[in-house]
Amino acid sequence: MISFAAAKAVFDVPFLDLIHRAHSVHTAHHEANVVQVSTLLSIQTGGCCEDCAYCAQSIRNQTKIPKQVITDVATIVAAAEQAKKLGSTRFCMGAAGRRPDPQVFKVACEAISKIKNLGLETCLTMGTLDEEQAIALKQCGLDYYNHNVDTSPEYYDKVITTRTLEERIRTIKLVQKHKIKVCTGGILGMGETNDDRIKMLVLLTNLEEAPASISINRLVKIPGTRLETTPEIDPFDFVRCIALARILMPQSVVRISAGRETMSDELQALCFFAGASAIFGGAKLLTTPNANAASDSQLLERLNIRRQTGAAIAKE
Ligand code: SAM
Ligand code: DTB
Ligand code: SF4
Repeated sequence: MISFAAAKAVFDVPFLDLIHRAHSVHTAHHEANVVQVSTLLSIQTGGCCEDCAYCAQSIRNQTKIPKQVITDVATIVAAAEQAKKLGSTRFCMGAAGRRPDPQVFKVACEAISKIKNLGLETCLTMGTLDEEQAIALKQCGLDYYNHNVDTSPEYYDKVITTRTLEERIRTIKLVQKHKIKVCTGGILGMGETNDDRIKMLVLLTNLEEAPASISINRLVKIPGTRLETTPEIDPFDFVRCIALARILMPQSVVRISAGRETMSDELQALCFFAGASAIFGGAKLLTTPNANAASDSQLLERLNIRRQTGAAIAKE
């Protein structure tokens, strides 16, 4: 268990000392200069009744994203094949909604076994799960379930009021109980303070089992959402959070998820130094454009970072 005070003491050291420490932790536990790339596909988009203030897919925001579902498994598998060709080792499917729609869930299960046969890892995010669903996902071979806590317990109800943080933690624990790896994290830049950011990372660190994968999103300010005009997070604070995640959860993979499209190469390089070692590739996230593939390739080449070819294995 780590206390907020202890985590804050780590966070508050001079910036260069913090990232130096994080980099040492990173290279002690992970292969240096390697980045794992995943591709996302939204298999159910829009029409969500929840009120997440950041989300394009909530009907409570003025975003007017048309409701769309992919029911054809072959279409999903073709997207996964394409992702593999472009250098991804994991394919992630996302669905709008508080909990899985039974039909979409069935399609996802079928797709998971087929995508695994391509030699790709699989990841799914569809909201709150019950035990039966967790068992079904394990049976079809799902590698990762993504379910974010989004922010600190204190800031949570400024962003979401229709489902609780406790509900999310229950799903995370259920997924871990059924031996599916958890990918979890949150969004930085929603108007929360550094203390909130530290509290979110403390919450993740103090889970009974450390999450295999930490997803750090920088808010994508989507026109029509309630967070559209939120002031930008200080880029150095963003890096500080990556560094703290790396130090607190040495074995976990830390992904810079949403928000890279508007990050400079230099900021991303600092994130990699501070312990981030995974990104999303591909043209699109769920509803928004991802960082440009050509500039990603150029960035990795300029930094002499190579794409990981197999599953990530942390050093003991
Ligand atoms: N509907 C499911 C749920 O809410 O659990 C799964 C999909 S949901 C879009 C997955 C996560 O994406 C959210 O929990 C949030 O952390 C992240 N996300 C959504 N919109 C975002 C945005 N505009 N900027 C950054 N991250 C975002
Ligand atoms: C996560 O933490 N980030 C991804 C994934 N999990 C599903 C989603 C990012 C969504 C960004 C906004 C959009 O494209 O709508
Ligand atoms: Fe719905 Fe998930 Fe978006 Fe929240 S984050 S509005 S639950 S799709």
